[in-house]
Formats: sequence, structure tokens, C-alpha cells
Amino acid sequence: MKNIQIFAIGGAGFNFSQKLFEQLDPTTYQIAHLVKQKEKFDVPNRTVFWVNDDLSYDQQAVETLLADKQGVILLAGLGGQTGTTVTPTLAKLAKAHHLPVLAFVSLPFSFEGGKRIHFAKSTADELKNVCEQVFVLDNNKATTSTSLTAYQEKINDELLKLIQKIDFTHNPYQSVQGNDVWAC
Ligand SMILES: Nc1nc2c(ncn2[C@@H]2O[C@H](COP(=O)(O)OP(=O)(O)OP(=O)(O)O)[C@@H](O)[C@H]2O)c(=O)[nH]1
Ligand SMILES: [Mg+2]
Repeated sequence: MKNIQIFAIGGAGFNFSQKLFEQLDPTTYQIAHLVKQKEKFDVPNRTVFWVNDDLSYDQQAVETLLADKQGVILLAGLGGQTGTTVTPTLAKLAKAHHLPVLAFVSLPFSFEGGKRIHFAKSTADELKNVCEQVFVLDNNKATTSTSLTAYQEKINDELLKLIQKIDFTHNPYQSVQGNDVWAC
């Protein structure tokens, strides 16, 4: 039974999901994407819910995925429109279904500007009030990696490891310790 629902939201969410899609057992984990059509999302074999320009999406369709789940994991980069707006709505939807929710979100690079950083930080705080646990990746730490590709590889490796530690079946509300990439 696919008992864990992962939502990968927006462009960064899609990038964060790559290793999970390759490595996680698909009989346990279902990965669905929420993206705008203009993202030119053309990867086959993915479940996709389109996000409209006004950032609405088919909540009822999303809810049908929650019916038989034991837990929800959200992945997004905060600071843009889609991830920052849709992620809290999904968290609340999952909580309305009495499901434990963990979120993995990034904060913008400092060069992206104060407006995006503020939007991202206030959304991260909002998520902390709704979710069981929020893991935050500070993109400014990318400067400690040799290249952006190496950084993304490390992010995705650490994300996979953390998700594999979450045991929704036996202890859904346990807390999982963050690390130097995804901090709690
Ligand atoms: N580490 C990392 N961060 C990313 C990546 N892509 C985007 N980001 C960060 O995530 C933030 C949001 O970017 P996107 O995910 O592209 O935005 P979106 O949620 O698709 O929203 P819109 O495109 O504005 O509708 C950016 O401001 C970056 O800080 C990625 O591949 N890796
Ligand atoms: Mg985008």
C-alpha cells in the first residue's frame, strides 16, 4: 500500500524530488507534483496537479490522495509564488485529514532580495505552526560547496536519508533530527 504521500511543489520541489523518485520504494511512497503549466513539466510517469496562474489548484483531487495515507511530506523552495503559496495550503489540508505532516523547505539566496526572503521566512514560520516538523535548508550555505551541482547532490542525498528515517507506520509523530543541510 502506498501509505506516504509526498507533494513536490513548484520548481525547487521538483528538483528536490529527483533522488526520491529514483530511490524510494514506490509501493510505500506516492510522489505528486504541483506546478504551473508554464514550468514546461514534461516528465513522464509523474502525478501532476496543475497550479493555475491565480495559484489555485484542484483541492478535491489532491484530497483523494490523502484518504488512505498515514503521513504527508511537503517539498518546496520558499520565496517564489507557487511553493510559498501552495505549501501552507497543502499542510492545512493534510492536517484537516488528521495526518502528520513534515515539510522540507529552502530559504532563498541572499542575492534574491529582501522581499523574497521575507515572504519565505514568514511562510516557514507559518509552516512551523501547522506541521509536526519543518526542515529548513538555507541556500546561502551553497557557497560552502565546490559547485551548485555538488550542492544539489548533497541536498538530495541528505533529504533521502532523512525521509528514510521517518517511520509513519509505527511512530507517526516521532521527531527526526535534522542535520547541517536540513536543519530543524
Ligand atoms: N537548493 C535549491 N533551491 C532552489 C532550486 N530552485 C529554486 N530554488 C529556490 O527556491 C525558491 C523558489 O523557486 P521556485 O521553486 O523556482 O519557485 P516556484 O515555487 O516554482 O514559484 P514560481 O515559479 O514563482 O511560481 C528560489 O527563490 C530559490 O531560492 C533548486 O533547484 N535548488
Ligand atoms: Mg516556478
